[in-house]
Amino acid sequence: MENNEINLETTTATNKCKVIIVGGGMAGLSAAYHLSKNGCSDFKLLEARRRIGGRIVQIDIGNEKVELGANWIHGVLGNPVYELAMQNGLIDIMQSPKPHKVVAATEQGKQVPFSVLHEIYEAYLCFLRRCEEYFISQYLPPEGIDSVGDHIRLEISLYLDKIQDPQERHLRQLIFDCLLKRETCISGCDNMSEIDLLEIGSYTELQGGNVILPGGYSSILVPLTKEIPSNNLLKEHPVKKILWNKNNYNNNNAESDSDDSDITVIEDPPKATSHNSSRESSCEKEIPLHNVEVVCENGEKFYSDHVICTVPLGVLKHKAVNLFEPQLPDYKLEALSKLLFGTVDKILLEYERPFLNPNITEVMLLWETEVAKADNPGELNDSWYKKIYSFTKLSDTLLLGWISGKEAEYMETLSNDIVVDVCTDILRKFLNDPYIPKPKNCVCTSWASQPYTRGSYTAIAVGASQIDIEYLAQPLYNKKNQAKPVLLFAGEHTHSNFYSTVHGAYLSGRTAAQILLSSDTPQEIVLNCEDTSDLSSWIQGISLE
Ligand code: 6YU
Repeated sequence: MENNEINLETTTATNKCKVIIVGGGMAGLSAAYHLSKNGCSDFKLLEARRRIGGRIVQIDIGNEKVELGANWIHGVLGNPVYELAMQNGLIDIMQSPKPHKVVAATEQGKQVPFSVLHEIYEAYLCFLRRCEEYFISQYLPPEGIDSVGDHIRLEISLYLDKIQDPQERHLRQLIFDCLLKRETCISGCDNMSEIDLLEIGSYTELQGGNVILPGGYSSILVPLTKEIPSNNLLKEHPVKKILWNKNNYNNNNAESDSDDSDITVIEDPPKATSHNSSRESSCEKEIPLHNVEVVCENGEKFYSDHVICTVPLGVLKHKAVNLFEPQLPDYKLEALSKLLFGTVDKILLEYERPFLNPNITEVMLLWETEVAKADNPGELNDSWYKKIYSFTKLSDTLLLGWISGKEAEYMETLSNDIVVDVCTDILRKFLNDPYIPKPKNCVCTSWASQPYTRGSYTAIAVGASQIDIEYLAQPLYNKKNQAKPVLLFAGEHTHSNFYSTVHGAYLSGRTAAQILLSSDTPQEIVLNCEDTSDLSSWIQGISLE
């Protein structure tokens, strides 16, 4: 041990620990929560921003609490975030869902009969389900069709061919176009032609629909953070470098014939199991090795034996090459570049007084089909707003518009005054009402420009696969026969079925904590994660392959 111990003279007790968690979004907080709940408090969580929560963030607009990132718990059965919310009284079980009344309007201000909207929506859902089935079926798609967008467009054209009346056909085409734009906001991409057809079904939808917490999604952060010792949470600590082979690891368990000067990245480490941790965890018992040095932007250094990196895929895409020393293995770098981290933004408009018909909750915008897609950012000037597919009413005086892809990124460069004028023109045109007032306040998210996110969420691009997500999740060892990995990864981008979601992030953080909490020698242990029966561990074990 002696030769390999780091020089601790320059360190203080506060910057040495067993585990460093980089990033305080849902994945990082979940890792910290599960370490804490299982008796391991020897960790530090380093968060770049002045706040925790990452892509879960709430602001006040007027009297409303508004979520700028995640807002729905996707699914109930087996969703650990739903379970956590239930245990902590965050769900109002008496609340019945508000009736949702959607209208679809054309640029000429004409509203589409609901029966037509319903017919096209049903057909669209059917086309989407057929795309999802490729993942589990043996069937091959038609030749040359490799994206969800291409497949759905093929089905749309076959469907529309059967409609004789050109106007009826055109109207239906506009509804399909709108639904495809909506899909880019669900998948997190610019265009559905970017999404791999054979892989879209890898995303697992949990039953139970979308649940909204009365206090907003951000209320879920409270039960997590209250379990984490506040001294362990260090905000405004952007991490610049993760040196994960700092101390040439050498202990008595190491292979006697190994060359310690070499970095051995074991590419196929043993899989973590979900039943191998204990309250008196081995996280507390291990001999300190300090394999890891984490350097913050301000020069502060932290030392640990293990590091859990939860920075988003967008940040990894930009920074991975400089963030890690030694460099990540090629298979991880390749996976990083193949996967997609698209942009989805929200436009929030606050009004002095209500103006929308009280029965309407959403206006779908049926833009005329574009002739050519603008690739040149300069050309987006005249067309960016056509990507806004709808405005939803959050309250009588608050509207929410959704926008994705290049157009969202372009919008992030504009002033609020421009966005306000454009949105007012849109609403006046589609609702055929020149007296619609201007909003008194406008808030636009800027997820692509945020240096600590650089996009919105993960999707599987054409040519990538679920395996790339598994590659990103793979923990790294720096020595053969090492009991536990040195560098672990968590975050929504590392969950092979629930990528892009908060529950995916939560489970990935929990898995990372479980790996470190696990005993070096396998034994029968009851995992202390949640206080109730944990359906999610069971669901997590289901493979769709
Ligand atoms: C969900 C939903 N939802 C809308 C919008 C967005 C997202 N999601 P984090 O980024 O949170 O944390 C990382 C931390 O690291 C962060 O705090 C950073 O500051 C920090 N960091 C970065 N660099 C650092 C450094 N150098 N040093 C130190 N710290 C550093 N999910 O379940 N329900 O309604 C939505 C939505 C606009 C932007 C969402 C939703 C996604 C979640 O928000 C997201 O996955 C998690 O919060 C991520 O947590 P994390 O910890 O991994 O990262 C078919 C098909 C396709 C599949 N798609 C279907 C599902 C669609 C998803 N739905 C989205 C819809 C909305 C509205």
